[in-house]
Amino acid sequence: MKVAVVGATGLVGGVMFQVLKEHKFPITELYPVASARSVGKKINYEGKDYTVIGLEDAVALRPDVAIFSAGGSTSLEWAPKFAEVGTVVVDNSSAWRMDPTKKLVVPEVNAGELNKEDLIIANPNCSTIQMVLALAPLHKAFGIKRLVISTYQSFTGTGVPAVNQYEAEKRGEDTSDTDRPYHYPIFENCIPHCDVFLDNAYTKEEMKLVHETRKILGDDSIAITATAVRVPVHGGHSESVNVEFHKPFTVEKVRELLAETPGIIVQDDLKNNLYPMPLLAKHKDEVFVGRIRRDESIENGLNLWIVADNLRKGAATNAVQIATYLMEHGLIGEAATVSH
Ligand code: A2P
Ligand code: 11C
Repeated sequence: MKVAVVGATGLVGGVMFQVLKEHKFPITELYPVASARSVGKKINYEGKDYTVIGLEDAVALRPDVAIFSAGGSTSLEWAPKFAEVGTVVVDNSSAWRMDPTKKLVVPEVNAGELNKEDLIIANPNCSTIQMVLALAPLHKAFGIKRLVISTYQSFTGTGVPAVNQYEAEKRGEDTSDTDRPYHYPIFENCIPHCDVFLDNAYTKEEMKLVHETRKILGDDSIAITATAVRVPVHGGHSESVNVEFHKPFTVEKVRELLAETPGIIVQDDLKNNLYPMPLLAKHKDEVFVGRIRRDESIENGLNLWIVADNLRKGAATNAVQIATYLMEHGLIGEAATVSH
């Protein structure tokens, strides 16, 4: 496969190379792509140096697949240009997610919807991916009526500038006069503000959880409310998810359904103090679920604690899994070229 990684110099880009390598994605040609300021830099992949190129050159090379992690405006402008030359784009930004003509894919849940017409495929938001993976089998079994979500999100979700802000504050530096991504210090702090505020007083991140979850589960009737909080954690996003089902359930059945879902590891052994944490999830592809217990305040209520490495299953791993699905189903590469 001829693979372009757009946003190759970014935080997700770096993890993307790592995941492509670990998953043994069959790369015949690799094109690292970034902004003009990075063109000419070298990226080492599997012992070989690759030169970073610009977007225009990358389009001209007509890769089989282009995996974008370079922000929404880059995706909006450039994904259609790749699609025009027959390249399938897997896009990590929020640019196309809610476009009704684009699929929003968590492979274990809905990759089956993909077909050869899909030239721009959206990767959901990190906090949505890990939650939906756990909720999909439960929705199928018991029907989700309402979700109340609280997130504890790693600063790595904001990219390199946030890591720099955290590291500087950890060294004791005052970042207030710098061009820092967060309005407040993130070190020793929790900031109830992920992405921008919208007119309804929620943040964009909170509304992504509402809209993207409904789209992926294919059910607009689910009532969803969320609070997203940035925490001084490097390893991953954590979520407390309160679920109200339409149907009665047993905790044992929930545990069983989660344990048999590909991509999920149940970590729920109270006697041994085992529960998911970012420290345990870091560098892992799986989504970890624990603290599985009945919400005793309502009839069909359940509480879950869900943790995943946001740069892995929340971004790079999910994108590579989509690309792998496309390859295995003849939707990219030579098999697909004729039909595109
Ligand atoms: P560059 O390093 O050249 O700025 P992060 O979110 O971790 O900071 O990473 C963002 C990634 O997106 C980087 O690889 C960055 O490249 C890339 N990027 C940002 N803006 C553009 C653009 N206009 N065109 C191409 N790549 C871009
Ligand atoms: C965060 N979810 O942790 C974000 C990062 O919509 O893809 C990615 C933003 C997005 O803040």
